Amino acid sequence: MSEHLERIRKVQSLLQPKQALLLFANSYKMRNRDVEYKFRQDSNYYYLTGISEANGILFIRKDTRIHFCLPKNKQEEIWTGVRLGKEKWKEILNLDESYELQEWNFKKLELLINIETLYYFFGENSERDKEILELCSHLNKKLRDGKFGPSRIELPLFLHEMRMIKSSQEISKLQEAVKITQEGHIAVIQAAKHGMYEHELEAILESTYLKHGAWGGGYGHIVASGKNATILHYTNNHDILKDGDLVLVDSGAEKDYYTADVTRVFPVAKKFTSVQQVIYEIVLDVQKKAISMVQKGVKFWDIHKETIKNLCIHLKDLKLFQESLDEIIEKELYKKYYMHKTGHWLGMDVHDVGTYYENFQSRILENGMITTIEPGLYFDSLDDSIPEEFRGIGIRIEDDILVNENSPINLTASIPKEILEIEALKS
Ligand SMILES: [Mn+2]
Repeated sequence: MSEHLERIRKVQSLLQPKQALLLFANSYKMRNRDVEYKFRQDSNYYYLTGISEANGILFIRKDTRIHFCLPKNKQEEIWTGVRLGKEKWKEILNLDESYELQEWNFKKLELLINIETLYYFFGENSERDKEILELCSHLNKKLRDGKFGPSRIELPLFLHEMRMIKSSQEISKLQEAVKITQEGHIAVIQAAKHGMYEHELEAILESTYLKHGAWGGGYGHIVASGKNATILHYTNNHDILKDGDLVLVDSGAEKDYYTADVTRVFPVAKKFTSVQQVIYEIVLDVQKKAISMVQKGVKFWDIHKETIKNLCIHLKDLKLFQESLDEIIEKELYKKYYMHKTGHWLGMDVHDVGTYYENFQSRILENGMITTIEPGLYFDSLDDSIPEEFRGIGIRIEDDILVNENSPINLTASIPKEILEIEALKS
């Protein structure tokens, strides 16, 4: 049985008799006149179906699997590609009922009769939301006929819970994405030189990913040279690389719906300057300590707290703070140099699904979870209160870590991050 079908069965086992899950595939989105964005299936829908065909509707009850798909249509398929058709869909997902999309309008009311709780991702598509609400209210006017419709719509967060714990197949897919990501990062470290544009490095990343069969980047490539690295989500990528500058590259390939998320920083010239080295080694030290904490049973937010503390100790050593360690942490003074969190879940989405808190307490790490670890230090280029030598330096080092008992597995360990390794790539 395919892993996707196993997941559908798992969902069915979680549903009570008067509950149903309703999940919509993505549809094509317009970029501009007659031009569509490259199609990317909805992650939850793909997680359950493994099929990247647009516009489908999946309806699951404890005892029934129903799907609505795009109809076979020679004329339209000539333009947009071959469709599976309802017979094939039925076979792949072992469906009880397989329909073409035009049937949805006739069937939808009947499907929701006597469902108490409808699991549906409310709030993602306002037209769909309106349609679902109208169906519910229409049905609930039929109470005297002995019929009722959903009185509760709940987000199917159990899907997110399932996605948080990665199977060995999912981990293998992410490892494939990492291999391709590694090729891209090494290629840009080697190619970067004085006078090139950031977007030339971006082109190398994307072409390397595509060449190796990835979908492309799992998110917008950040190629930030010099002071641009202090802009956290810099994606303009049109500046010129200059000797003496560092380049921060935050980029990951997406392969088979799993994306890596990796940040590396390297000099445009052959070597880091001594000041750059000092800051880099601080971030690297703190990052390694954070990675070692990614263990089963550890509170997710403790890693961030510890990272803040370790960074603050270094910042004090650099004489960037006169205040006590406690004061720097309590008043969040460190946010002047470190303003983001230390990590996030990773998987099908770069900022993957799953909660970070449970009952207002930090989530506890479990085997199979994957988190990024990405501390950084950023020195505003225009801030006179910062020693001049540090201004404009931005460093973040990011790896993807799998929770595995007490031995964290760094999935991206093969992408060089030691100063000597990076400089060796440039020699
Ligand atoms: Mn990240």
